[in-house]
Amino acid sequence: MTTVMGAPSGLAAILAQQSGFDAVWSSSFEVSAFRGLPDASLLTMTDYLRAAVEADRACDLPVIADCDTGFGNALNVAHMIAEYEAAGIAAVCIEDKVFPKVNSFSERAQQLEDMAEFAHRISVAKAAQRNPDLLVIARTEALIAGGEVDDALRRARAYADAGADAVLVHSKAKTPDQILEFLGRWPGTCPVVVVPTTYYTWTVEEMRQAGVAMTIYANQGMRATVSAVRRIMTLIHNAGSSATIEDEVASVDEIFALQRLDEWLALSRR
Ligand code: SPV
Ligand code: MG
Repeated sequence: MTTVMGAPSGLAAILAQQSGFDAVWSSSFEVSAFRGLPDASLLTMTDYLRAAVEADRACDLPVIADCDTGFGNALNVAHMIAEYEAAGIAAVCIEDKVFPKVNSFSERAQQLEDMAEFAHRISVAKAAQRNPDLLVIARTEALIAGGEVDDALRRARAYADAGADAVLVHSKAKTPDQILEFLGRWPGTCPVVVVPTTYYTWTVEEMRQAGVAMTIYANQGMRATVSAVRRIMTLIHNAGSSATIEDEVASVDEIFALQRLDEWLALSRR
């Protein structure tokens, strides 16, 4: 079982590695939020690639890049593969929604891409890759769009048949029931990836037993950052001093260690 943590920055990727995760998810939700923008196809492929590369350079873990819908049609997907592959990113994930997309948890209607068109994009992605190790993950939003498990299975099968190395079946249900049904009926053509954001009581061990190959904690780091930063900023502002919070925030030396400042400074020693 591969456990993956969302990391929108190099620093977050370092923390994900130190926490013991196997890989990093360069999340469109997190990357856009840290730019102060909604996850609504506003940033470009270049913006997302830059964030994925930043995470990749900062840690030793493989990076799985959330590439939204593939940034356009099959041509854009081929271009995307060339760019991510050249940058040394380990895996890309594209989802079967229409561009421009909006985050899966938004109440706005989620419009699915035509299944055959998306399967074609997966086959284009696989044909475009030059590095045989690059993984292409096909994500179905069938359940997010209000579909049944049958719909998710039909789409996942089509994407696996088109050459996807893994399928991600996303759900915003409060329980893993739909995902469990999916897993029970999945023919095992390729590994299954899940994102347990809303069905968060499901443990990694339970997922493993149910046949999940990879789980992505896509946005908890960002949500922790928002809660902690907001609380500390408010305390400082209200107290007119940072005295009360000094003991609970990371020291400057801890930050230096995360930045490997000593190793960098050693480079200037002749
Ligand atoms: C992301 O982290 O950007 C994802 C997962 O795509 S979700 O936000 O759940 O759609
Ligand atoms: Mg995303």
